[in-house]
Amino acid sequence: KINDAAVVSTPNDGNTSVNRKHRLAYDVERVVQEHLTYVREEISDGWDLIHQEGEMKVYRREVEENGIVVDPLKIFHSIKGVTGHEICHYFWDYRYRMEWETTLDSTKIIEVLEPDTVIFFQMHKRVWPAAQRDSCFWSHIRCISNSEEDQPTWLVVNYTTPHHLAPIKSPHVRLVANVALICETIINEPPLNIQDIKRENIECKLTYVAFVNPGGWVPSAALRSVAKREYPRFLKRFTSYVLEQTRDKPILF
Ligand code: H13
Repeated sequence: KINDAAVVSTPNDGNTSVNRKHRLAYDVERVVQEHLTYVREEISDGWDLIHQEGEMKVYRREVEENGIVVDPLKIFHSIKGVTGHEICHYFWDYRYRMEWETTLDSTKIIEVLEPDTVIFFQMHKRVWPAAQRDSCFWSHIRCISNSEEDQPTWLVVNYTTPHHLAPIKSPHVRLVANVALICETIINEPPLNIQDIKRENIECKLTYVAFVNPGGWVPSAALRSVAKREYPRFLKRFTSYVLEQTRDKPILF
């Protein structure tokens, strides 16, 4: 039975109530709270700035596990003209994915756990200097209200999970990932009337964090150079896609 309501404790506020509606609800809650806890952490020793372009800053920490590169990656960016809700909406919703993703051969939803939590199976392009990778992960979108006055924080988390509809089949290798996109909306020079807010008044402060294990050995130098090239490329392309999609639409707060 997986339908019982329950309360779990989280290190964040000590008493978050989770209505346990599906089998991965605890997992989702734990990972979301972890990201919210660490998102405010300052960049410290060990993090290298590997790319900077306009407002975008890409940091990486070099880490290997059993000879496999698992470098954590963190990107900070600020985009004028869109809200955090808009950024997260276009990142989470599979309908737009193939329009901005350049590193995928395919994406497919294999289970809907809740309207805001789905399981994806994706086949990655062979940008890797090794066997082709696939991934199977739950993807969750959430809005968190901080206070009455502030705009809410929006986030999307993608987290690897096994699934009977996505067995690992050789020669493909499964990526193991824990990725989060966390967005805050800032309103600059807010007009007296909320209806008068224009796109030029809004700005989205974005943090993207990725812990990706390639799932098997890949030459370190090659993997690091692919990552250094592809992450900034992804974020540039994705954010310009959202700007283009939203330009003439009403603002989605
Ligand atoms: O986050 C990105 N895309 C998501 C939507 O397709 C899926 C992603 C994910 C990746 C892997 C497993 C599970 C989920 O969150 C954009 C990703 C851009 C990747 C650029 C390529 C980087 C290559 C470095 C590889 C390190 C192993």
